[in-house]
Amino acid sequence: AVEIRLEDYTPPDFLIDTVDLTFDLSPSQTHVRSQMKIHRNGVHDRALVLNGEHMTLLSVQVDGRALTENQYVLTETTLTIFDVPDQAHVVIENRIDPASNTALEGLYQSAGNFCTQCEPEGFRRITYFIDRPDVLSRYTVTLIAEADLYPILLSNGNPVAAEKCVDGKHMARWVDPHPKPSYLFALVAGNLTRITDEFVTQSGKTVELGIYVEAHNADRCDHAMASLKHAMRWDEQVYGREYDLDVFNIVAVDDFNMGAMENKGLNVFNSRYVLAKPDTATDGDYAGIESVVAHEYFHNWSGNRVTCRDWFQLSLKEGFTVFRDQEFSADMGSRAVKRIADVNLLRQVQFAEDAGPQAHPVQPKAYREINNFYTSTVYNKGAEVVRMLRNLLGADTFRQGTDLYFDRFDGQAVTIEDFVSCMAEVSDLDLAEFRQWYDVAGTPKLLVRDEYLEGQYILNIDQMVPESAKGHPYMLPFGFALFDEAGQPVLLDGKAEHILIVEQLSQSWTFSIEKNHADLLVPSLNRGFTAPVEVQYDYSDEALGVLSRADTDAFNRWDAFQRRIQRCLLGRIRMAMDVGSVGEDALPEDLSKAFGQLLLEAAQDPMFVAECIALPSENYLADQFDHDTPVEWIHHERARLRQQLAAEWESTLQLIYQSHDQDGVYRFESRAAGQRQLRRQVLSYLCSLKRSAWTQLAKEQFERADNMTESFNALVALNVSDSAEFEHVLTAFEARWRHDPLVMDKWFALQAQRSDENALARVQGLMEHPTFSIKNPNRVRALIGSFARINPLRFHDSSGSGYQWLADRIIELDAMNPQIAARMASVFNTWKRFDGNRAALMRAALKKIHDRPDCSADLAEITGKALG
Ligand code: B3K
Ligand code: ZN
Repeated sequence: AVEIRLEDYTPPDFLIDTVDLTFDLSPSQTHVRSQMKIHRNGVHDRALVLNGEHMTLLSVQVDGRALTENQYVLTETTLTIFDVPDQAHVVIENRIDPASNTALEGLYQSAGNFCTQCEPEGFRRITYFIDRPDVLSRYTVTLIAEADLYPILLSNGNPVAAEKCVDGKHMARWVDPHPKPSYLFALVAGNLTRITDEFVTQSGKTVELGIYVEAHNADRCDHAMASLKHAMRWDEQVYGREYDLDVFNIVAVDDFNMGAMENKGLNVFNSRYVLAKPDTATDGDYAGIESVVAHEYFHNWSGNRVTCRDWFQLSLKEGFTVFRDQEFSADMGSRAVKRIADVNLLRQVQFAEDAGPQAHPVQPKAYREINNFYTSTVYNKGAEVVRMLRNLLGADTFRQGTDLYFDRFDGQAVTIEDFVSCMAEVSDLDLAEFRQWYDVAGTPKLLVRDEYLEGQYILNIDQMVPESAKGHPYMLPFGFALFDEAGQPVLLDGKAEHILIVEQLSQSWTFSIEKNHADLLVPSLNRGFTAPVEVQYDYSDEALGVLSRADTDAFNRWDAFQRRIQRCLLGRIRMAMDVGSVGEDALPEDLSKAFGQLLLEAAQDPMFVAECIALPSENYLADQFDHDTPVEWIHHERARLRQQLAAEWESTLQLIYQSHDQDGVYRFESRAAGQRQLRRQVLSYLCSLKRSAWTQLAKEQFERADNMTESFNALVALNVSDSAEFEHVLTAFEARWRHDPLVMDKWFALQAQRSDENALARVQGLMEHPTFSIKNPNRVRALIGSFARINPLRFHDSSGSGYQWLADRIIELDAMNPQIAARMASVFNTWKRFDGNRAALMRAALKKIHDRPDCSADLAEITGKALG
């Protein structure tokens, strides 16, 4: 594939004002008729070039006249029509084959139903079109299908007609009054049950809400529906955004490449982000549904009403919408815990991406396959950049900025620059330097030093910027406060808390402080994680203890304790590397004490304590090494620390476990979910001691549980214990859930993560399980993805067996679904950070994948970059 560059952007040669589509649906021969009113954009004499792939052209008409073969040129990817008048009526007929579409882009089938995925470039697999986001058209869609097989016929906008046809078929017509880009087109046809509700908007309009699922899932839609209504209200209250159609529909499908899709008025969802009831879904699933339902709904304004000029602007809608959904979830549950979870994800996934071969700016400058740029950088770092704008402007001014943005650009396809200029316009800030956040890849580091001199406290911040910033500083908000040894806030210029604006490579601030502080002064830096940077400051263990005990910013309390754990673990891991064996040193006293102090707060805020005592993941620890990553020592030292903490605090942990037991019905609600999460952590600590008292306790929890969260958490804890009970419970779980693929994904994922020597053989065996199918992205992520991503000890087996096996699976996947294959291949990104033997084996796996004549563009771009 050729490289597409942002700097080469030119406006479209033609625009399409209206498009009237008629689909005669059948699995392998769907007939599509498209009537378009087009007009020339500007003064030029270029031909009309339409995108089109993987389909059969039947006929082309311009202004009522059928074209002969010398009036157009057809290639594998385009249809070029010559001598088109300035205004024309173009009619195209073509045929597609949804049944054999395994890439899940365009029109395809899932569980026998028809559905679509068009973002970013799937519409060109449905009909010939100018398939780019800056061509906005009004759509009318007519669907015709066999009435008994496909009783439900849906598309974007509002329904305007439905009738029976003569031949056992029926038809439905939908009109979307809002001009939209082709990537927001959707249709669904199938045998589905509809769950109905309604929502009255702030101006008093009633919207009909529908969730469509297979009949056997009808009892699993309540939570998605409640989440939708919460999101609709929240967007009115927080952003003043009201819904703009008579209906809003969500359809759940089992085969879906991503989480969900925000098609105008017809969101299509991966069923895992819709379906939940207490006995099948965990608290994590409930939270995921709440945030994804909200995310897609919020796109109705941030993405649909105001859309992207080109795909380099993807973060304009994704970064902003992720920020919106993060804040929504924070308002629905625990703000502090939500922030911790979001930063955890950013550090584990985005920081790693930014430090590796796929690093790219939030606004990428070039791509070969745009599907490869739906990344954590575009989404999560993009959200952090919007959050920084909010923090720089303050909430009220930021709202003025978003009002201006929605108002000024409604119905248009715009750029990130347009968004930032609205923010500059409503504030007094010069945001020219802020642009760097969008333009430069890599995570900046802030080196912080401080001094205390006779009533004055001096803070210095030096920026270490990534190479591609060419020495230019970043502009960022930096939350800051100071504490004394006793954990009391120290007022700086009379204030307990500051948001500093950092904008120079080296900057310092002087504050007057009132009291005389002879002893320890502890700065709390980047509070609430106001900027997506790495902060380096030379904290003593004691200072971290002060923050983890007393910081008034919950995020920084968590961060301080995690830093302390990480310091201990990294020290031990390095020692084990030097000595060649697992250490025997005792638990550091301060760390143990801080852990115990956190446990004391369990009753007050169970969810927060659960987050604090969760150990950093093996992957996150591995990311701290830039060569010879010691996978074995990371695994063993992490397990040893867990055991030491468990042994030291065994009776307290037991008490906490018991006192947070709940009776009564399951509810997804912050405190109850926090208690369950705390019990999960506590039980995992206890089970790490490998004592039968605790494994029995876990087994009892499994047997007694009336909800999936408690049931699955017992499995997780038993997995740590590698006890006999584990096998028993796994079998019981399978017997109960083998007919429920979404639940079985948990079972697949858990086994793929088991760290014993049989891991790979077990995963290979599970690929033969009747519930597994390599064609389904959820199954692939659960089994293959979990092994490759969350089982570093066995995936990185020094024999290379894990690498070779995965390379073969990726090649197998590439023939069916290049997007999924490309995503899976990114686990090889880190090859340079391993010892010579592993690095060579990983590189060989990459080469095997890459050096095939039929390697897809998606996969070739990723593996090409990884190989360097
Ligand atoms: N906008 C879609 C992503 C579609 C990705 C296609 N590869 C989901 C979302 O971010 O809301
Ligand atoms: Zn999105």
